[in-house]
Amino acid sequence: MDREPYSAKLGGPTGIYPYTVKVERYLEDLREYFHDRKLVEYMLSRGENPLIYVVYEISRESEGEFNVGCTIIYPGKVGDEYYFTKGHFHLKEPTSEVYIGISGEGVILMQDRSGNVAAEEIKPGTIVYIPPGLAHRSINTGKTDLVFLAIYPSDAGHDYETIRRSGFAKLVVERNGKPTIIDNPNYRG
Ligand code: PAN
Ligand code: ZN
Repeated sequence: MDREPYSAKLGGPTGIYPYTVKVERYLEDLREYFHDRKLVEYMLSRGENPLIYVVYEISRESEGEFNVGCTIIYPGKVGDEYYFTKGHFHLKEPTSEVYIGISGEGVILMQDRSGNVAAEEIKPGTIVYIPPGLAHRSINTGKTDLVFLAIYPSDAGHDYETIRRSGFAKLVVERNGKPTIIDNPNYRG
């Protein structure tokens, strides 16, 4: 119920407990997102449909409240591209968000409507502030689960469509064994 105080615990297999909403994203949910779409279709045709990430969230609905969510991105790559979240703008433009790294290592890309991208590390103990108006995607560049908390206004809403169509202007790929940020040749901004 909204406007009821609560306390929850950090840690355990779901990152936070208890939670009210669980979202799972498999490879087939991200088939339009990875840059090597041919490889994605090939994997799916062979019945390979790995779980890429899960979000456990304590969701509220009213203006003035916060949602608190824990995202777990599994380690892995599609070709040379590390597993990532879909990424989105908030529907309600003037809303910001805070990410707090819990475990693992990764990167967050933040992109404005003109395709300018900023990148920050997400590691245990890192606090990342996402100002209003920037789309955001997180990427697991490590060998273990990337776990982070997200806290954002409950009425922010998620616009996935814009990023689904345009992509991010940058990709995070493995080059010579290391995570590297490169230009996305297929960016349609
Ligand atoms: C996060 C994200 C979460 C999953 O809680 O929703 O990391 O990423 P996608 O929503 O892009 O699939 C957040 O930014 N909430 O606003
Ligand atoms: Zn968000």
